Amino acid sequence: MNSADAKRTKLRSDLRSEQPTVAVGAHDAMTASLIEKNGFDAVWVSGLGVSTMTYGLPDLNLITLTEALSAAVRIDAATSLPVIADCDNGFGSLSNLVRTVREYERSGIAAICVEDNTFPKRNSLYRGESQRELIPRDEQARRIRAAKRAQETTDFFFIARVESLIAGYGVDDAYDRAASYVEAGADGLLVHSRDKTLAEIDDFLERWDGVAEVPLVAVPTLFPDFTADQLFDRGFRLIIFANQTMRAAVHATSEVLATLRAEGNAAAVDSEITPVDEIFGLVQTREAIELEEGTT
Ligand code: SPV
Ligand code: MG
Repeated sequence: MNSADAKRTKLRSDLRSEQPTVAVGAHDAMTASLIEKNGFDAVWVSGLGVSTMTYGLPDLNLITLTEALSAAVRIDAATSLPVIADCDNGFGSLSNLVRTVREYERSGIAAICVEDNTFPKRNSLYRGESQRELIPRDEQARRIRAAKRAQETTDFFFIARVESLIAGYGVDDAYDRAASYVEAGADGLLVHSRDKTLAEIDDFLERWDGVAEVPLVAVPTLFPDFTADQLFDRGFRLIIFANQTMRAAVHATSEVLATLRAEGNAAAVDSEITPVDEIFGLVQTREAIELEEGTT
């Protein structure tokens, strides 16, 4: 079994297990390898993370399919965990979405997630004033059907993301969209929400109970008090901590820069940062040199 097959098989079997599958968002390869080292089950390639951390751009469909895919491929190479790549709204038209599936699948990525935001998208956590349009339900279902037909393997995993609750269209709209997307062939369903109490999500879950066996996915950024186990007990199988590593990196880097600026010497930050030897170890430097020098 090649590594793409092994990762896809692992993701599907984790999602059938009797415990939550927990993914953490990465914006680069090192973050992915740290996520693996810390015992998580999968890596989420965050569109927000890649836009922000790799390109210094807002999460508004400014990065292209090629840029997003190359970030996902670098991340995938750095971990043996399955990678779930955020593909925003599929980077454009139905044909763009079909190409997205082909490219990510052929590149060995285990899973992708595609949302029903219109182009240009808004990040779901952004509190804008204007009413957000979503791709009409039947049109998004048609796009998903075409995308799934384009798939060449059986295990590549397609998560359809429903933005009804984020955009204020309510639980009925979320339910109708979820049912259509699953009928169109989605393998998993992410119903995104910013409701801290989970009341809307609970309404959705109650209506959804028994409708379809597809794994449900939660991104609990805005209901952060719920643990992965609690979300699993409510009915979610995959929990994605989407942006905590990116925010940790911005926070830690800002602190170190402030200290360096104030103190003017490197020793002032030494106790706050990872020793260089540990960095060498994280990318197996000794092993590579021993191989080069023929000492192994
Ligand atoms: C991301 O990490 O890019 C996501 C999750 O799509 S969210 O930012 O909550 O929309
Ligand atoms: Mg995103």
